[in-house]
Amino acid sequence: MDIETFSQAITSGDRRALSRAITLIESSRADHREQAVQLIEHLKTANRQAIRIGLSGTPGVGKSTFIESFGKMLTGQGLKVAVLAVDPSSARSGGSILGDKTRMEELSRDPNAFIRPSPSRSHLGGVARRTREAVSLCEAAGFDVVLIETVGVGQSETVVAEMSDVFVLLLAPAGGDELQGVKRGIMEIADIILVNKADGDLKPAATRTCSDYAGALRLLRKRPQDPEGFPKAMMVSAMQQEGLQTAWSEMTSLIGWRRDNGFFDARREDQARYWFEQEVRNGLLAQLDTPQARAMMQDYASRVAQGAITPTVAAQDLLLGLQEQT
Ligand SMILES: Nc1nc2c(ncn2[C@@H]2O[C@H](COP(=O)(O)OP(=O)(O)O)[C@@H](O)[C@H]2O)c(=O)[nH]1
Ligand SMILES: [Mg+2]
Repeated sequence: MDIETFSQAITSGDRRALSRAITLIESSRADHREQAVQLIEHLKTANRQAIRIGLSGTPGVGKSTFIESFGKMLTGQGLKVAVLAVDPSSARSGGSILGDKTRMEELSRDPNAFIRPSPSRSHLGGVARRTREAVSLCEAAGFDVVLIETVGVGQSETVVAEMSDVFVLLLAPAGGDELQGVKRGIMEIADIILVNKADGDLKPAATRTCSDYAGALRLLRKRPQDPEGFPKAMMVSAMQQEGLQTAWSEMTSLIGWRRDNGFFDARREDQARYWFEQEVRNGLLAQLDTPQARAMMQDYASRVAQGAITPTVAAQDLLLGLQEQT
């Protein structure tokens, strides 16, 4: 299929075309990459914008259950919802979403939802690019909301925060009064903290956890991109489907405020800049990862070790040599 027809199929909402397009962007084959880049360029003209929501939380807090309930609520309101995942550990688990698709049974059958599991055997840089590109494909396909899920492993929260308009941290009620080992850096990027499982026996613990985090959030430096009262902590029950509408209202009101005050576009512009720089960095690193480059590295390294050449000069020579090759 030529790019023109392919793009039209995607923008007209053909889900199989969208799936195929995502498979194309996931491929590392050079010819596929070339087509993928063309396709994304082509789809830019669709100029559609979804609300991008990043969702992070350690395994077991209820991400899948939340996505199922929240996603169904949104599709029930006539919105089209896409779910993507960034899971650097998925090589083993087979993808966080696919792993527990049973928890998203209804959403995965919903004609207004699109769920795509995380690709396996990829390093974080590759997963990031693939997800970022998948987000733009979903936007071109006319989705209103794109949920990007991640388990909090390593840098994956940062990756997700750098591609979302709102970053939501999902927590479970804590036993004691300790903050759940949530790293300060994650608190700082969270726009909304949702304490899940605020139901049944867990309700009192959820209430305590929620006020602990509300307190912790108040201690953080005020960010210019936040209206009064944000970032905020609130309670939900994904299982009982409670608090979800309020959570959604908070997300949309935050986005509305940011749009009105220029922070929405500014954030997307910063993100575009960030990803451009990442791509350049990754591209340079990839140049070191060819057989010739590795051979050159080894050669210089042993001469440096023998004292035949200084590290500084060796590095300069090697970089010049690489430049000449390209
Ligand atoms: N009580 C209660 N349990 C929940 C809720 N949401 C999820 N769970 C349970 O928590 C466990 C982990 O949920 P899951 O969605 O798989 O978490 P994930 O690993 O973050 O995707 C499951 O046993 C769920 O049934 C909730 O709102 N209330
Ligand atoms: Mg899950």
